[in-house]
Amino acid sequence: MTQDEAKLKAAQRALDFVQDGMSLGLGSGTTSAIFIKQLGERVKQGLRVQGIATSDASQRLAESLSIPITTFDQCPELDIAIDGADEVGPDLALIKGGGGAMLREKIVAGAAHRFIVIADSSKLVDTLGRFPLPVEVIQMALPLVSRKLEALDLNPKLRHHPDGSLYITDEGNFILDCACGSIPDPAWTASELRGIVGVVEHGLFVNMASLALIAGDDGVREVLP
Ligand code: ABF
Repeated sequence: MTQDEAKLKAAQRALDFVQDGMSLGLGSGTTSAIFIKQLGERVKQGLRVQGIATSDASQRLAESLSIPITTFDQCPELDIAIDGADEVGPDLALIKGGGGAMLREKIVAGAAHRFIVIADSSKLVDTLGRFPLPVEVIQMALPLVSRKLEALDLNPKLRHHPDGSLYITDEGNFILDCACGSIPDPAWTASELRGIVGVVEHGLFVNMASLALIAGDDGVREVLP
């Protein structure tokens, strides 16, 4: 099975958890985009749902498919958030944010009664950290946060677009990608990062996911924390 086929399988399995009338968190990234497209097909067939997107890109995609979009003002609680991940570790600790949307992704995941991760099996790891950990930073605090992350041996690197321009998140912040190598205690690292003034959010999602749908050659596995 190719990675794209696996992503489709995971996205299709996630649809089984969507019921008529639900309010959904709509994730970002390639697997979530596949899910949103599949959801759009169901909406065309009459499924009644509404969604809050985790990125401007996902919102545009959902709107293009006539998936009703709502806000936390109108809908402060979501039934299910469906989103991808860059790494899925033990206890469903995640690294997210490779696509730069982890702030809104964490807000949406935190507002959902159930947060379901959809991923291909390449995302499963024994220890988090091979994927660079994204840290979202207020622009004026960049030098201060960089020094603090370097002191923690997290090897921060300011994210740029391929053309060399600075990457700015949907909320107008910078991203420092930290080449940690290994994060043996995600909860400890998460609390250290939260304690740094100027850090808006980071890509460690600890104790948030209630289920991961992991697709591979042996089908779609349901992985619990
Ligand atoms: C999103 O999914 C991001 O957090 C993450 O960067 C991305 C990666 O997954 P995919 O392989 O589906 O693009 O939720």
